[in-house]
Amino acid sequence: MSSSKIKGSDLLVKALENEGVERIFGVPGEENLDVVESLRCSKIDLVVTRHEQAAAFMAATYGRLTGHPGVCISTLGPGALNFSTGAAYALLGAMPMILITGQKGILTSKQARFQIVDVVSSMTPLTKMARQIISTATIPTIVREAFRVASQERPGPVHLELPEDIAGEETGQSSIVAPHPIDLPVAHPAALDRAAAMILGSERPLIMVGAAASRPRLADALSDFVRRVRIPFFNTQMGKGAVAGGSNLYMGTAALSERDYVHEAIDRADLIVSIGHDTVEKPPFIMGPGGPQVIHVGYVPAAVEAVFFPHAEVVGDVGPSLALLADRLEGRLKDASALLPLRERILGHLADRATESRFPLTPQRIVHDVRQVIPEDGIVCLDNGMYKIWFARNYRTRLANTLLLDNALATMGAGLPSAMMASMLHPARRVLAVCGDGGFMMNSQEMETAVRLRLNLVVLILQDNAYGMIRWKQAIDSFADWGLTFGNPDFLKYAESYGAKGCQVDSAEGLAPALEAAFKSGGVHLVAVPVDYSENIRVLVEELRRAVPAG
Ligand SMILES: Cc1ncc(C[n+]2csc(CCOP(=O)(O)OP(=O)(O)O)c2C)c(N)n1
Ligand SMILES: [Mg+2]
Repeated sequence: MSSSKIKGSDLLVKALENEGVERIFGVPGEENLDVVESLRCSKIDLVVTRHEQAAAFMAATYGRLTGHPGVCISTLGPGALNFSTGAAYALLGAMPMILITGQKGILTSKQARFQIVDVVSSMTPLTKMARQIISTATIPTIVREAFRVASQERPGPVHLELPEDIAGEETGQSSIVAPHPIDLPVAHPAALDRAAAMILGSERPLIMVGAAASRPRLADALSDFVRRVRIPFFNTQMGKGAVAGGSNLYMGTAALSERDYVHEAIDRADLIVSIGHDTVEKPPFIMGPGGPQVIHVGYVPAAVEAVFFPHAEVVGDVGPSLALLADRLEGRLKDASALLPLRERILGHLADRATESRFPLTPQRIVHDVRQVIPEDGIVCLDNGMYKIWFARNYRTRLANTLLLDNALATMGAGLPSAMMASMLHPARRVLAVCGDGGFMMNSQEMETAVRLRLNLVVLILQDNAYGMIRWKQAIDSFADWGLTFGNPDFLKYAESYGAKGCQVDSAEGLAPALEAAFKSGGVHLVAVPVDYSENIRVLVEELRRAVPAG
């Protein structure tokens, strides 16, 4: 290889192989054809999707679940712009990803300005780094740098634009930059001592587990910490499931920002050890004057916000830093369980109406029945809609990354693609996408991709013939119920037209057996279930207003 000439696209693909890339998701255009040919001759698979947005959601989810950047590819202008939402999803959600887009040649201008958009500028605010590759000589370093930047805390997306003349240009350059492991620094002893003193001096401590706590490499260390110190914990939506085995210390999930049952505990705490909270999430509680002391434990320092301004920080590699903090606490922490008696009451509310036979089904029953058919290691991937709040509050998890939801960009349309990625990575585990009838239809064309890839995947569609969450907000704000309803296709026939299987649930007792049968038979299934969203107002507004006074 060293003396023979290769093309820029060959060098790019070689550099991607060097990073361990096995699959690239996307929709190529003519400007990517050299790359497509180089991929054909490589070990990397090209997985075409039916919309670039879905490819980006899949690549981002690969990054989220593995810690290594997922890679997606598109053409210039229109295809690249279809990546925008996926880039923002990965940026806000801290998911490592590389987006590669084509461009017309930059040395000549044979098609004038046809299809040309300044994609690098459009990607700059949506990524950690966005660069055009302007010579073959720089490909090895720029690819290595892209992977470093994408993976490094706080992880996120990186965009590379490869113009077609650079992709097709022959080069004598073929040496690649090998990746090496990077060990992050552990928190400073002074910061650990300060945090330990605050925790030892507190009377009613709580741990809050945030989004960064779900990083794949952190699962064991975080669970060890909770087990060793035995401080009760709650989590943010994206921190859900990060603690394994500490379930008798679990106090609930802060799916709303205030006045939910879990806030009874939060409001009484005098200290919150916030592990990996990322303020991209809708606030799990609102800090104000006179509230609890907050210690931020994170890979990077805390952002200061009007609603979140920690008093102390433990910054560094979170796993080893937590072990050192536990060393300082173990045996000295007398009794950290002051708030634990509230636990039974908080969690007790979640069982309300969870087995009721009403049809259409209550959201509580849907969450309950899903939990019945999903084993501990099964993965539930949510799109965005009203049910996200119900799943976040009511669905119990025992393993890290078994409830994937997006409380950062909170975009509709990612439920199905993220579940497809989870199913590709974990073919032996049950994977369920839960989507509203609005969000599902935003990327439902990927049913074809899922069938073509022979995935085992069940998609649960909650039917209310409406953009239910917005309707709920409309009602809370005392607006008239207007403008947010729509019709749906026949989901059974819709599934069958893709070569998938469909099922329409028509009784409360019918949901769990329908899901069970779908998982048993394998392949791609759509299960559609009508949902009764009158519970949104009854529980999430009226009941909470009565039961939990403003903190
Ligand atoms: C791409 C996108 N468009 C719009 C919104 C605003 N939005 C949030 S939830 C929602 C309604 C979701 O409807 P559906 O998927 O049917 O779920 P439901 O709330 O009805 O269960 C809308 C429009 C969004 N978050 N993302
Ligand atoms: Mg809906």
